[in-house]
Amino acid sequence: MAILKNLKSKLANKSKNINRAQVVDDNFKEFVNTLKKPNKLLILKDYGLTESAFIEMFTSQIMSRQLDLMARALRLENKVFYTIGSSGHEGSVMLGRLTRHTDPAFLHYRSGGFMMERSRHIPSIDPIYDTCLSFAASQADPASGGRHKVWGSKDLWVLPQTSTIASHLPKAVGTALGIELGKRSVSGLPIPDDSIIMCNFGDASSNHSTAQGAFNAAAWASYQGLDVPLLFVCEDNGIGISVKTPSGWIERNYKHRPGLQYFKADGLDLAQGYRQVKRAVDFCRFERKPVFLHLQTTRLMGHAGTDFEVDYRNIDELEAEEAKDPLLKSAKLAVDSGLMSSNDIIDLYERMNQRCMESAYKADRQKRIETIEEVIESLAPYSPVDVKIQAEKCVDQDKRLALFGNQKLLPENQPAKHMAILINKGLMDIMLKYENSLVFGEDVAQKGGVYTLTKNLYKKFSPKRVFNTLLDEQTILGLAQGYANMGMIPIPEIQYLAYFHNACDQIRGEAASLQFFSNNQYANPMVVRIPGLGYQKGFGGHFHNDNSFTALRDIPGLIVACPSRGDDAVKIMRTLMALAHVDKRVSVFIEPIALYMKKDLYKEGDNKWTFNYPQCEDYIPIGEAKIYNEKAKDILIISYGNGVPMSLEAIDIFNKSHSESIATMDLRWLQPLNKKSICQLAMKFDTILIVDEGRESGSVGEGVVSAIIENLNNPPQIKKITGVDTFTPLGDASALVLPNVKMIVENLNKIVEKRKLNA
Ligand SMILES: Cc1ncc(C[n+]2csc(CCOP(=O)(O)OP(=O)(O)O)c2C)c(N)n1
Ligand SMILES: [Mg+2]
Repeated sequence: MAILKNLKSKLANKSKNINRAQVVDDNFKEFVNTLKKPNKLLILKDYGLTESAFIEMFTSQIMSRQLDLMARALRLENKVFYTIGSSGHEGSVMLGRLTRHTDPAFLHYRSGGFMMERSRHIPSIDPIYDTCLSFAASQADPASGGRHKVWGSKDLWVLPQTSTIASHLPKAVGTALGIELGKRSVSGLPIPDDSIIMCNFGDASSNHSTAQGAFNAAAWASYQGLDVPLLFVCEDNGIGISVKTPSGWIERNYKHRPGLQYFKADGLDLAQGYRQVKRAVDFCRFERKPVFLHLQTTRLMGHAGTDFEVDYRNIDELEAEEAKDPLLKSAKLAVDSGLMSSNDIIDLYERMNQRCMESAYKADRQKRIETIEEVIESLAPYSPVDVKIQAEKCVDQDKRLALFGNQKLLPENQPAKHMAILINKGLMDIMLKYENSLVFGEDVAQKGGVYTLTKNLYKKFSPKRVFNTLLDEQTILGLAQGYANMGMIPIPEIQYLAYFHNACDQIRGEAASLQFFSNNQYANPMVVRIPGLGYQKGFGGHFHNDNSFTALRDIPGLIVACPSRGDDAVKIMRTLMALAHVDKRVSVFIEPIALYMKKDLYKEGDNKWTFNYPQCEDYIPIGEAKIYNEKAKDILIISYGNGVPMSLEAIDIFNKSHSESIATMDLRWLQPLNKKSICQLAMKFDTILIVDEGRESGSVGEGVVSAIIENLNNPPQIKKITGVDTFTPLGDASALVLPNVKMIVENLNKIVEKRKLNA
């Protein structure tokens, strides 16, 4: 009780108007004390509720409320680091009860009630303590290992979600669509066949283009007869931080939306709401169609602890919202039905308060993350030995013969080929080897992709494994996350690098962060193929020649690879697939479009940029660069992608009039950069030329320069040639803004002159 008094005095210290947590807390107790048993008892059964269901849900509501109050109090003591609460949204207990704990859920941050109730499915879980651990950023937090306050639980199929509103909706669509695919996949479905997916979000968030894209994608898929058992729950409290949602907007907008079945439920009243929620859940489960459940809620105690609502809402309005408190309604139901007396309720309320406070203090005594190693432990798991074993595994030769036709048609028995063909054959082998892999994107099926890279995959593998998506990159990457959640390894294609940027958050904020925020309990392995970069002849302009790496380079945990030749491309893809299979990693494979068809290196017809298809066990370990002319002593060129053949050509020209020996390092792996191998090679040279086709700002060259300067005692002279910080123009002008062979030769000449002067 001492703890309780402590809470009271802390809350009381704030002025009454500002501290709405105190008001909400007082209101509840005052209201409950006025409740009297009625002459005629309310029959809960009439509302589809059993007594135990009601009592449990009411208790879950109180648990959630007391967690909010605790967080507000202990934030002041720096024992809790998060105060966005669930007060006013405790009606979500109905969803916690009416969905199964094996129905994957992607949650809104106001889902305390849902979590408390869902936890009842597994009695060994103590949801109050678990939440306190997360609030306290304790390492023992079972959801994120203390990395973030998230709603998440491996056992309860709650995939952790952080803060970007609506960003979880595309993956919810993908997970829903993944149920049918997963059933047929060799890896099998990790959840029961009749599961549904749930995602909830606020009224303001429903306006976000990411949410709109997800509603559209769900309806688009359902319209074509696919099962989309997805429950969108819009928790409508009428406001987003301080901006009001126009009255009636949600209903008006979704009631008659084609392809989305609209249900409305009273989230403020368990008796009224229960059947309404049940109808929505049942419809979704049995019809396997997307549902929009409009759950009416209210927001109590402000957006977060730091939000002083009195700044933008007048007191009458605040009090009107507080009068809608769903806990008042539940308390009245408890008394009206004869299940509890007001004393029972107060007693339960105080007991839960005590439990929350004690749990929070206990959580505060647990170890927090103390080292960088602990922070990043779950960010980028890597098991080199297992990855090697996996990458080197060969597919049964009979199966390959059946796939490619006959011995002669096996790609390794074919003459040397250019990159487009080798990637295409490489993908075929990969799809054969990883029977749970999927290839999808815009135009990848019948057409075989804009550059025919996926040609014939559709014919050779079923349309269930190779398919076109709708034209929305956020959806493509959301699907990838969802399919991965359901046990598959997606290989989505983003048609051009420029169009990745418009969906970047799906990798940056979501896919790449899942292992980190779930303490590696959840993962969404995938290999994203992105054709990109410049030098395209005949198909120009910025968006088909985008050379920006910046948005990819700093995404924590993401692997970015870029081949310069076809055989490397195949071997790198094998590594990426093995990394996805073993360590569940997310990677991006940038395919330089201009190299797809390149056959010659020094002169027309020399065929020196065609390569043999690698033997089945060949792969390139992550971070391993390729070095041309390794014995060279004078100058080192460091490059990747288009820069590699350009550099080799430039060296050929240069060597006609010079005797200096030049090595070329093809990085192949752009993120993470293998700083060690770069430095080990760089230290052997006194001059380095970096040929970086990316834009000057933020491109790979920056990382190479800083790796060398920071790590070598006697760093060599470094010169960098990069793309210009501009968008790429159309036509011949595009050549002005990118490095070219002539520039490389000129720079080599300058380097040599300088070396002579210094000698
Ligand atoms: C993409 C994005 N933009 C802005 C924010 C900041 N933000 C957090 S919550 C919020 C309002 C959300 O309101 P609503 O969807 O109605 O949910 P509620 O908080 O009312 O439950 C905003 C703007 C964010 N988290 N993500
Ligand atoms: Mg809202």
